[in-house]
Amino acid sequence: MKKEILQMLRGAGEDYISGQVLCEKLGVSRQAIWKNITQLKEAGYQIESQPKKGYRLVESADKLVGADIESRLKADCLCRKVECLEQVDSTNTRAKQLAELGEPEGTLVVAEEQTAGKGRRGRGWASEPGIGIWMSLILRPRLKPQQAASVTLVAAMAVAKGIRECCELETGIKWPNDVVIHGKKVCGILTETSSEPDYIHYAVPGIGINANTKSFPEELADRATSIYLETGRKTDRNALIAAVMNAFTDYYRKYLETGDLSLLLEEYDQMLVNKDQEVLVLYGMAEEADPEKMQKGIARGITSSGALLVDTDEGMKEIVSGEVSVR
Ligand code: BT5
Repeated sequence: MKKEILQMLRGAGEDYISGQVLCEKLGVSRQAIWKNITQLKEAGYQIESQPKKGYRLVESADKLVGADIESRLKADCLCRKVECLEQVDSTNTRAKQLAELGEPEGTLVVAEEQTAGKGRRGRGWASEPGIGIWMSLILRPRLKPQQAASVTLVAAMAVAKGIRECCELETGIKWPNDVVIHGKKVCGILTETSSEPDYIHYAVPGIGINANTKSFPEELADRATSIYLETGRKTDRNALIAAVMNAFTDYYRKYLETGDLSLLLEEYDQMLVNKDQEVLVLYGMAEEADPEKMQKGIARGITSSGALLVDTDEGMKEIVSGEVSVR
């Protein structure tokens, strides 16, 4: 019921909404409304109550709240349910456990803190409590496993659009899995899948967004940024999560329509910061890359299967996501 109460309070804007109206619309007693409002206040929402006028939402909580996220999802959103945790090792690990137990597509796991946040290939992901968005979505696409790598690219588009809509901030995509601002990483994506040779059990895109981070440890400071550092404003994390999920829904449906990125190519290329820029393709792990094997080229965009097209001395090459890093 908190989801509906929040929707109605937000819909009223600066105005009060009477307890009577809330009761009638939701078909519950005044007692039930009062109880839920009290719980929302305890969770950190500032809700004003005036005897004759009713209730008014003054400020949302600076906390991840499942009902708040759900209250902002559009009716046809792919995300149907939110599991909100205070602390977890990794939201990806938790989402994969749920998927193994049969949880349907559309469940989102979010956490205030990850104690063992994962990057790609065994790298770590800094996930301090209370300031970021660490979340993983369960998907069950009816696609071939080799098509699943594009889920990361679809998620990156959704993050870029969500940040633009919610925070009025332009970001770019650094192929394949980073969203960047002025060359610094504001978001990283790790998609994990479980599949048979020609069937996907599930895919879990894990998305980490530095929302309200005020400073980074020294080793990250020159390559990481946050929405707060770029705008000077605090982001409502529940609103941003919902904006990303709403955007993801549209992009993901287009991707499923054809099983590839052909309907998204143009928009992706507009978001791609590497486009027409020189890139160094590093075969293997970026940290251990053999300089002999680095290849210079100009990135031209992506193919419908999500590969990066790089114009090199040896002609146009298709670099496959997951096999290489681009610096
Ligand atoms: C990624 O890996 O960028 C994927 C990150 C995915 C994180 C999400 S959070 C929710 C879900 N649950 C998880 O456990 N993971 C996902 P990669 O491209 O390998 O980048 C990792 C590198 O980014 C690290 O080696 C650091 O250099 C840097 N890094 C670590 N934490 C960062 C942060 N908070 N912001 C920016 N860069 C970071």
